[in-house]
Amino acid sequence: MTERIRIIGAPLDYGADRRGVDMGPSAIRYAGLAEGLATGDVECLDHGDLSVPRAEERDPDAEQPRAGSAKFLKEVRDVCERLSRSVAEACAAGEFPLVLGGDHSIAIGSIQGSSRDADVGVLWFDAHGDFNTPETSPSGNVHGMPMAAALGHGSFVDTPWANAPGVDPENVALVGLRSLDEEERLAIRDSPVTAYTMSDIDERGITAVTEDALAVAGDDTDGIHASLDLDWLDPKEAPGVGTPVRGGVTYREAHAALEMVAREGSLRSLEVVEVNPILDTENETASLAVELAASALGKRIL
Ligand code: HAR
Ligand code: MN
Ligand code: MN
Ligand code: MN
Repeated sequence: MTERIRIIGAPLDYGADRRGVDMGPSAIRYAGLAEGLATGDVECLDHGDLSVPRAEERDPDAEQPRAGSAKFLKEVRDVCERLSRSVAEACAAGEFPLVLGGDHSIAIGSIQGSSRDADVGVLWFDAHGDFNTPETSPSGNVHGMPMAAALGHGSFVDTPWANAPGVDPENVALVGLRSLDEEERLAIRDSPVTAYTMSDIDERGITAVTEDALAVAGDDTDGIHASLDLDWLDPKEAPGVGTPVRGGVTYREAHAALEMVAREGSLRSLEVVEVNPILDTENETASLAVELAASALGKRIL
């Protein structure tokens, strides 16, 4: 059966400090997304980009972002609400949503949309935990908070637009962590989510860790949402990201993990985020995003 993939661009940069990540969806398309995904039985339906107001056209009298809270939460909310709708609509139509970021705050919308009518597990491939709340965040940047927002932590308990009741924290696996803020670290330890650090990958290997993470996300769920932050990879492989952290997974490890996700067979939605073309070298991080999405969607060499 032909798989229909709905591509949804979310060129949001309000969740991060570094401008440029709003050009991610263009760079990923330019790197050959449609051709990269095209196999015999895949059809791409490109729904274009969600509209995001430019920072320069904001009302100068609008409330100024404050650190120590959540900066530009209104803008993030506006985009995430529309993204959630589009993702839910795709799932209902039997299409596979592939969301192109944008900074990682868009995960709030993708996760909610994917889990609107289903119990969904989450695979979070990232150097960071993204488990801060407005109360614990040292930066106020919402891209450091989406996982906590989806689970309704801290003051996100009062933001139904951000919560994903269809996601049980028992079915959340964070993979590849190597940069956590102190309070964020404690929040992850206190939560029923399962976290695999780079040390776990060093000790056990990427395939054993991915197998465990898939079991966590797939345990009694209707499907899995995978969120791929390109800073999961080592900055030598993926230089075009706003918050690089050295010591990440290699090119081969990343492919191996995503090929396992494809083979397991319950992936229902995917997002690739944090590609920043301004910081990239000849669009190689965007190309990597294309390749890894293709692996996650079942592209085989033979
Ligand atoms: N933990 C830091 C913060 O909350 C940095 C967050 C990072 N950036 C991301 N997320 N790319 O994965 O501000
Ligand atoms: Mn359509
Ligand atoms: Mn992230
Ligand atoms: Mn990250």
